[in-house]
Amino acid sequence: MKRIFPVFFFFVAVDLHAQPTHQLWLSNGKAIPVTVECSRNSSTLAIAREELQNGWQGKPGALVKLVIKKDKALKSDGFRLSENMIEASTDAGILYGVYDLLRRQRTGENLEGEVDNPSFSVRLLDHWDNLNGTVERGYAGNSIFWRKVDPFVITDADKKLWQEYARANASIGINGSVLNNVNASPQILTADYLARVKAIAEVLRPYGIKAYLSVNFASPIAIGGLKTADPLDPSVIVWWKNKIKEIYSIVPDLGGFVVKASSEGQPGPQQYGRSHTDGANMLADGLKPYGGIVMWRAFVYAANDNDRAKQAYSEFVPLDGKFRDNVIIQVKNGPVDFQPREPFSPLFGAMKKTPVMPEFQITQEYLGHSVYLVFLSTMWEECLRSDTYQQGAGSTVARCTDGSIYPQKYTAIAGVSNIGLDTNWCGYLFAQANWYAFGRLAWNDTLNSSKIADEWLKLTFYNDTSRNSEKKNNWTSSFLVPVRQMMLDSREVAVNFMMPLGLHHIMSANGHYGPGPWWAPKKMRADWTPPYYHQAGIDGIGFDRTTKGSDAVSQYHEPLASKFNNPAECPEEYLLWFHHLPWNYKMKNGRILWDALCYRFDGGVRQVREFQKIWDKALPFVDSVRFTEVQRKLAEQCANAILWKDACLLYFQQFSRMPIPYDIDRPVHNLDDMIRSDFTLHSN
Ligand code: GCV
Repeated sequence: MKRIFPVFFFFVAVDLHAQPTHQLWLSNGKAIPVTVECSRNSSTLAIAREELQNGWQGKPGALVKLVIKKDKALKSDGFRLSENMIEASTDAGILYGVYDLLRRQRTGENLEGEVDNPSFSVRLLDHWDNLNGTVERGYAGNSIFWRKVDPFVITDADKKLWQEYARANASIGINGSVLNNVNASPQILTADYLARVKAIAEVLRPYGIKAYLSVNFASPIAIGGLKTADPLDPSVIVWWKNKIKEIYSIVPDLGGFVVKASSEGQPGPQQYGRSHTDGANMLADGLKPYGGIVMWRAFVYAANDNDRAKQAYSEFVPLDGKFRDNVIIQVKNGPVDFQPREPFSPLFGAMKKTPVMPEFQITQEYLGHSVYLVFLSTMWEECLRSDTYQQGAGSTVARCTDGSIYPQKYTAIAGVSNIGLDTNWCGYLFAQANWYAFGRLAWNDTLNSSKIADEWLKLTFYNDTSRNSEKKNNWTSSFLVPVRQMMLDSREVAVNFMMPLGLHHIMSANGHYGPGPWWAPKKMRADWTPPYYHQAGIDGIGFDRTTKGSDAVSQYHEPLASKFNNPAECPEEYLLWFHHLPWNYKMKNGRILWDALCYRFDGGVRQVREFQKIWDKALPFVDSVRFTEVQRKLAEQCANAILWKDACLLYFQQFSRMPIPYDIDRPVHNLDDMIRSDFTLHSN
């Protein structure tokens, strides 16, 4: 895709105190002396003590006690905080309490002496890192774990990086890392790679983080020399048992496996006429003696189905209750695929006996890579707070997955990581906020995004320089408040200029970055092409998922099913997800659908322009390196937003045959050129 950079004046920031963006939200101010007392010792407690000593911002010379004790109020790694004491029943709990105390000191948040327990017991980052060092859908450089050259050499620099990664994760409560891509190479289970897994796990362990692996279902064939991977075949069962035994002899506390099976070309039980249950249970039986779990992904869809959005539900609901108790079904937030906006996946409200876990995407595959400023916390909050009505009103996705509704042996949540070797870890300063937000929500699924943005901004930008200068007074009103609001608005803005009113999957196939509503090469599977999803024609636009269409609405509980089924009641943000409507359909505000669409796209562009102004006004509060990076990225986002608007309006106008409302800025791109340049680029 040709990116267009508008030429305009860039302010040059004068404050040359560049902040090392590598430090994420953890850059300490000057530490104040403190004494730390703890009756026990362990590598985790040593870190807790060191963090307090290096980062204390409380009363000078204070004595802080770290107390490990059993307490009914403390669940798993929960903790109780007071000004000079942290209590927990595990060492990891103490460490989480330390990070929380330091965060409160740096953000000025009061201590309420309350118990803080995690919402989910397993809080995971899923790395889509390939063993050759590349990262699928990664926009921040190569893998921090794997590399092509000297793949098995482990350097001090590797260990330092893994340690910094572990520290950042622990500071936000993440306690598991899936080290390799779900499109898994069988090689991960061979001796050399397992030795590297061991080395990584050793660095993560003191920070309370377990390593997990993605496994390829055909591993018994690929590296075991068997003729089959049939999960009911005795030789396959024995192979996995022995392999798991070997793995645990190397990494005794491995958390378990993630499996993408019978999905997007990955091998799985279905090719042997077996079910997801057969496949998952076979692995679960092997892992059980070691306390390992299987996270079996529900991201499945066949090419020939009339509605991809229905398939995970159709395949998994009949299997509810048939999985072993150490299997969790991993479900993407929406029924299709991490789109800028989807309704929640109906599977969250459907499974009653087999636990399900949310999978969010931190890396911005469909939301502008590491170019757009999109604070994803609001999107995840929207999903977690969606009411499934599984057990009546109040059965939110959060409560259906965190064990509040049905008792669950394991509760879990995963985020697809946006981390790579880039100096700032995530390819964009504001993408760090998404890593931070994921951890905070995984720890506490009732937190609101405004609080999370507030914390991140204070931890990331409020430093000694701002504290000691006259800027301090203005910092909150002129920087924190407007920039926080920009973050909170940013996801809706992206939805507006990309896929408003329930449109989805209309991006370019070229890396899923720009627009591509036209993309439908001959012989391509229909459900990989945008026209399958937008269904635009002379008669209207949108995917009919009502009872008269694909009937996906019936996968939701009442009253949602009826609400989604009726265009007059369906929330407008999901309108074209559930309905195919004529171009002159009357919207709630009296506008016709075509005009409403035009104003949404245009509104999105205007809002990005506002973001540029907000950021330019942040100049006095940010060092030059970070200021310039964000300014440039916003300019690039703006250019791409205009491209989205022009592409979608000109393309859909061929069907609506109506004028773009005259108070909207005219397109600056030509449709034929946009289509041509999209098709000439390599697709993936
Ligand atoms: C890891 C989407 C992405 C793929 C990803 C897949 C998945 O299709 O484009 O890159 O594969 O989701 O979640 O398995």
